[in-house]
Amino acid sequence: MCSFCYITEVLEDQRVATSIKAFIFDLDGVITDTAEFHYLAWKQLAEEEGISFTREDNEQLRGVSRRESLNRMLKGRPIDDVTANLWMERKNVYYKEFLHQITPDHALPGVPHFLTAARNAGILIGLGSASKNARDVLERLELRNAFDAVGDGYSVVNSKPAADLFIWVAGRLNVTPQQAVVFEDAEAGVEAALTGGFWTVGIGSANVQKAHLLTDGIGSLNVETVISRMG
Ligand code: B16
Ligand code: MG
Repeated sequence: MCSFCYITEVLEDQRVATSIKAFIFDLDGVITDTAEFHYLAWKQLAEEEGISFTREDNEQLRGVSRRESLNRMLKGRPIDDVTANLWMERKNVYYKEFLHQITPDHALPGVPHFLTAARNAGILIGLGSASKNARDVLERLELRNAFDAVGDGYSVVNSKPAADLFIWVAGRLNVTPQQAVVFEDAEAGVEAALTGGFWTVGIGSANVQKAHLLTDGIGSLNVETVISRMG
């Protein structure tokens, strides 16, 4: 083979290797907005236990695991593991009651269209949510079939801001982090994606500024634009 042909082939291989093949979405704050239900459920538990808990406090719980959420709600109060598990179970019972309200109309604006457009463009679709209720929420939104792989609160031990969950989902989709774009609304999630070497779209709040691309919501994005900005 001539050396020029070889170099061309290598360059083409690299282009293929780094082109975008998958989109991985966070759930709460990206696909739908369950933050309000998490807030109401934690607030109910907090009130029963005589702990003050505001909407502002709830913002600190975005994207982090149930256990880390409890720690942040407690703001340094000590708790033993048995009580912590009982309290998390109670919060989850309250939260699951709220989930009954979710219908397909609760998908955030533009989400079903964006997922369809991505799939039509040949992009694989994954979910990377810290929630142990993620599958239930997807079913209620009637979006389960839009996803080729679902990573949730049961998939890995180390939750966001560790990169483990997004790497696990990328593995299920058989793509490398460099071939995938993560869509996240939480600081912990953006940190997880960047640590894992993923292209990252930050959604909504001021805490996602480190992402490669910022937007106010999936509805403001175009699949081709995301691919061209990230590849
Ligand atoms: P669960 P995400 C996260 O979902 C929520 O943002 C966070 O507030 C919650 O504590 C976490 O899921 C765990 O949820 O109690 O249902 O297991 O943003 O990663 O989709
Ligand atoms: Mg989120």
